[in-house]
Amino acid sequence: MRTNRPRGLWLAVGAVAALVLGIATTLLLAAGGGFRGGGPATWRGAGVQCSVPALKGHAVEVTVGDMGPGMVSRPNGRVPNGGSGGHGMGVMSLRATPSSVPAGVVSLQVANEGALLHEVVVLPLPTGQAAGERPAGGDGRVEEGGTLGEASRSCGEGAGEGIAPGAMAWTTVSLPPGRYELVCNFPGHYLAGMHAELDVTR
Ligand SMILES: [Cu+2]
Repeated sequence: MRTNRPRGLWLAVGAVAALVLGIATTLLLAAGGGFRGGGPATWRGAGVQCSVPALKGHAVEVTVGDMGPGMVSRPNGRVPNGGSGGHGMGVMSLRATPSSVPAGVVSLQVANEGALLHEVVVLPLPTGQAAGERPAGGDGRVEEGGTLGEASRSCGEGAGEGIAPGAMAWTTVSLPPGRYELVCNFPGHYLAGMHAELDVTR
């Protein structure tokens, strides 16, 4: 369609403004950790199908989830203070079955049943500390020092950019006897409940 009238021009200007606003919003979400590394195209991979290969060692099935697409983090990545259920991230979950395995080779198989990107990082659990007690920094994340492994690649093994909704991820690690904590370290997710203890027995 051709038009030289001012009205057509203003419509075009409006369309460009809306586009810019949309991009800005997307960038804000990205900065806030709504997704890490990946672009909007990988933010929601609903219906992703993964075929998980045969994994070695003792199997631990991990399920991660959230309350739905409304549970995105704030643009500044912080979780507002408040009582349980009163913070911006809502309730998220990370469950591991079984919660105890013999020492040796252990394979984690993670299923993301939520609407957001998630991950599972294996951290040693210090004596006297329970799962969920790690202090989170201002960015809503916990220290990952001493990590023993990570499953954060959609339909893949090891570290990646996050597990897309509906996708699976896996990793095989060698764990000595001890107490471990499985955490999701996307900003605010640990504080929203994404942690579980995994005990490794002799
Ligand atoms: Cu998470």
